[in-house]
Amino acid sequence: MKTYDKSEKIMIDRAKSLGLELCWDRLSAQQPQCGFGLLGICCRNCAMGPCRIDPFPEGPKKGVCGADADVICARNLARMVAAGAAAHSDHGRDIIETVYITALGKSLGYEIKDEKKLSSLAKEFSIDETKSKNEIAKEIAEDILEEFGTKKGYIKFIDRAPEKRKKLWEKLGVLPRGIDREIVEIMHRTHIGVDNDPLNIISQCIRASLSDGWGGSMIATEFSDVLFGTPKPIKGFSNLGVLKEDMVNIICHGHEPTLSEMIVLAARDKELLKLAKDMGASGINVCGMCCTGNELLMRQGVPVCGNFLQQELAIATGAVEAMVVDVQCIMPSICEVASCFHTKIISTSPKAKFKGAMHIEFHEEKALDIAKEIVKEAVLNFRNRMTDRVFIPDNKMEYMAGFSVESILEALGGTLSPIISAIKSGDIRGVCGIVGCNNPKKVHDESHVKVAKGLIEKDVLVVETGCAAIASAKAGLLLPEAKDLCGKGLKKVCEALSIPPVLHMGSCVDCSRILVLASEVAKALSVDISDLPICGAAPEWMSEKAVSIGTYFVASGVFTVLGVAPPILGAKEVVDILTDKAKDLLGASFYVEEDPEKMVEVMIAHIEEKRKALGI
Ligand code: SF4
Ligand code: MSK
Repeated sequence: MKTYDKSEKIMIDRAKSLGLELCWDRLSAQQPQCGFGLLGICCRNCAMGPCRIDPFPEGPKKGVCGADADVICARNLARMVAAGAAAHSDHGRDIIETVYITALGKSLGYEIKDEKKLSSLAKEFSIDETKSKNEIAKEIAEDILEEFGTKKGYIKFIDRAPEKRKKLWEKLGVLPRGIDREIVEIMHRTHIGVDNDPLNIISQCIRASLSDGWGGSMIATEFSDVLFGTPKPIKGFSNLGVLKEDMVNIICHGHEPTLSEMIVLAARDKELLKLAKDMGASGINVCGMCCTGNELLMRQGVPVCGNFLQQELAIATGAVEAMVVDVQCIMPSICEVASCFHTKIISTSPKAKFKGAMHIEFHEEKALDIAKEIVKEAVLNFRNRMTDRVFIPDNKMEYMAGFSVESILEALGGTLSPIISAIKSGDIRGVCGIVGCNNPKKVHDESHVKVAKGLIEKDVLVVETGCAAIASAKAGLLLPEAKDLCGKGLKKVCEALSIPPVLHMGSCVDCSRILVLASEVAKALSVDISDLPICGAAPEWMSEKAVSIGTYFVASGVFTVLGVAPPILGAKEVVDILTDKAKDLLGASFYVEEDPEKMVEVMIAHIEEKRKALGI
């Protein structure tokens, strides 16, 4: 079985009948996958290699330089964390640069939308709040750009963590000094002949991941809110069925809202709407995919047509005039699938070009004009649609999203007390953050949905981001009506607050919202994050960004269960560090469990243990 969603199975079968190659086909062509790679014990960090460690008794136990399995594995893991943290943080840098040029009046189409958030950030950064919004934005942007290579002691948002946690990081020597610095230091340490102590390498993983969660990602989240508005509960629709047969369909796929927000704006342009009519379409339908989809649905209620494993299938509907992509999680294969239809793949970032795609480079200074040019390309392409090849599954599902920390507080009447009382009384046993991607090694969305359902049934409130949240949207778990799937206690809370039991908190970078929420709850209870009855889960993860997220969750004190084994199992010491030793050092650890039902059991046991320790 490839997918949990019946309507998606129809799409996979259809793609097969059209002779299209999908990621599942390529996964099976890769079998058997390299055992050394799966275990994390191969190295090509220098030209004396590549080297590999034989997990069986007879083969080599050291690389040419003498590095053993643990050193090789820790270095490989560190490079994954570096790549993940870099991806999130570079996204954060793009956002803050857009804030900066907007404050200078040099961008086209952007404005500071959330002045309230801007002034609360000004307070945090000790900037005079009485200045004009553009002056404040300029000063903050300058300060934040400093965070990437800061000359101060550590990055600013670290101060949002509970005092106990901050002290622990200080004691362990993992306070992130600057976002770029920590990532660069990983690349330095993992060069041949530098850091050869697995624990020391992993402590740098922790520091770099913290510079992502409490740095780059948090910057991306906070300043996307400043630019585009802080999300509030909003309703919309999800799954491939949101594509419209009679309209020009544009899918925004990737991660950064700077482009997609402008596409949404451009698609409302009267002249382009008239052009769409002239082409025979009844309008322009902009949909989101992956985390760009999450950004758009959180703020605009724009329909989200799918998560990571649906990008090829969306094109296979034959109804997509343009898939507009920026960065991250965009399969190069989409160009090949698109070549079987009329779909144009339009790449926009100088950082991410695709063989076979049309490239219209996006620059914030001329954002709206460029967005209009892109939308026009899509509109003109409507006349090329091969109507006999169009098939849109009838599977759209309503959702409620938009749960920023601010909107959760608003739903609770301005204070966390109702949630804390519910946790204390046991109506809510605990909270779990389910995050991360899809992975064709798992049945698409099955683990996401089963884990979320299993937890709410046991009165655990679920908060989600990324592709996990889209999986829940499609399964109907983001609706207040999903309360009927909950245990008695959580059902009562959902009814009283009119909220779904699974709260959509945004895109991958918005995992930082989960950190802020956990931190606020810990502060309210005067404990550390690791004392709370909370946990994290990445049931179907695949990306290096997910490795960074998992690492900063654990480093922040959140017990985290992975549904896909990371490539570390060939290195005993590394496994020990991330499971047992992490518990002693950080009060939290990783756990790997591939079976979704067992994942739920493990998390419930953890939550109950924490409740007991808190005496609640
Ligand atoms: Fe081999 Fe060491 Fe070079 Fe890695 S760094 S390829 S283990 S010699
Ligand atoms: S898009 S990182 S597949 S969550 Fe953020 Fe989804 Fe994972 Fe990409």
